[in-house]
Amino acid sequence: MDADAWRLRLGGLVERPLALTLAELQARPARTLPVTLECAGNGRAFLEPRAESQPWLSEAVGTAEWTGTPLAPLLEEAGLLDDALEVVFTGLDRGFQGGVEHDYARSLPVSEALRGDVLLAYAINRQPLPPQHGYPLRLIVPGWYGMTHVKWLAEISVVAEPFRGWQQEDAYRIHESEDDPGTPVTRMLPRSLLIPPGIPDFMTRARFLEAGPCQLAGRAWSGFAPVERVEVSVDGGTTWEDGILEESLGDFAWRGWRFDWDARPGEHVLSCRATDGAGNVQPLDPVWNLGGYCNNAVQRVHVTVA
Ligand SMILES: Nc1nc2c(c(=O)[nH]1)N[C@H]1C(S)=C(S)[C@@H](COP(=O)(O)O)O[C@H]1N2
Ligand SMILES: [Mo]
Repeated sequence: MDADAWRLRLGGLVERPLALTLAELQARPARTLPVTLECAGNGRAFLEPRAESQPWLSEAVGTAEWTGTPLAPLLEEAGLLDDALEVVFTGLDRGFQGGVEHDYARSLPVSEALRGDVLLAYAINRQPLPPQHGYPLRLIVPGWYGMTHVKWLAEISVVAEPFRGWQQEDAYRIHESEDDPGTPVTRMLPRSLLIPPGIPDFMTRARFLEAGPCQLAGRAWSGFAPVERVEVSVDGGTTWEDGILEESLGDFAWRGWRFDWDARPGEHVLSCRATDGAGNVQPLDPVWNLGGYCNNAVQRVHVTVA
C-alpha cells in the first residue's frame, strides 16, 4: 500500500463528506488502548463436524496496545444525517468467498460506531501497523470479535439500511443450517486459556510434569464486561477452585490469572473457566454451529505427573 496515494474517504449520509490523508489522521487527537482481538473462528477445530474454514484450536487471539484517532469526533464533524442507521467500513482487499466477488466490508450500528473507544488505528505497540495487520489504517472496536476490526481501511460510509455485504450477512452468523438466518456474531464471549505446564509429547501434545508445587497461569477475557472470576479445575471439570486475578490492563484487554497447584502423581486434566461482570460463564462443552464460531468451551490440558 502506497500511503502517499491513500486517502480515507468518509461519506454516505453525512452533511460534509471527508477525504483524509494518513498525516491528517495522525495530527488529530490520539488514544492508545490495550485491546484483545480474538478471531470468531478460534476453537473451530474442536467442533465436530468442523466447518470448512481455518482450523483454529486456541491460538487465534492476541493483545496489543493500539493507537489511533477516535472515530466519533470525525463522524460528528462530517455530520450524520437523520436517517443514519449503520456505518459501513470497507477495506482495500477484494476476493471471492462463497462464490461472491466482494471487497472486505463490515458494518456497525451508529450507536456502536459513536462509542468513544472505537479507534481508527495507525499504530500497534507504538510501531506503525505492519502490512499484515492493516497498514496504513484499521478499525478497532474494543470487545468485538476479530472480523469487526477492518484492516487496510479505505472507506467509511453512513447508510440508512442494514448492510447486506457478504462478510456481514452470509458469514459470521450463529446458525445450524443455511436456511436458518440465525444471529450475528458480535462481541467476544468470555474465554480463558492456561499456559500448559511441564513438557509435551510431540504427537499427542500430552504433558509430563514432576510432582510438587506448580504455579498455573494464563489469561482470560470477555467482550461483554470485564472478567471477574477465573476458576481452575485439575480433575477434568468435576471440582473448581478460584484462581487469583492479576492487575487489569484495561476493560477490553485480557487479564492475567494464576493458581497454586500441588501436583500429585497421576493423570490430571487441567481446565480454567472465566466469568465476566455480565454473568456470562464459559461452558464445559462447545455449542456447535455451522460456521464454527464462538467456541468458548473450557480448555482441557492432559498432564501426567510423575
Ligand atoms: N480488510 C480486512 N480486514 C479484516 C479481515 C480481512 O480479511 N480483510 N479479516 C478479519 C478477521 S476475520 C480477523 S480475525 C482479524 C485478524 O486481525 P490480525 O490479522 O491483525 O490478527 O482481521 C479482520 N479484519
Ligand atoms: Mo477471523
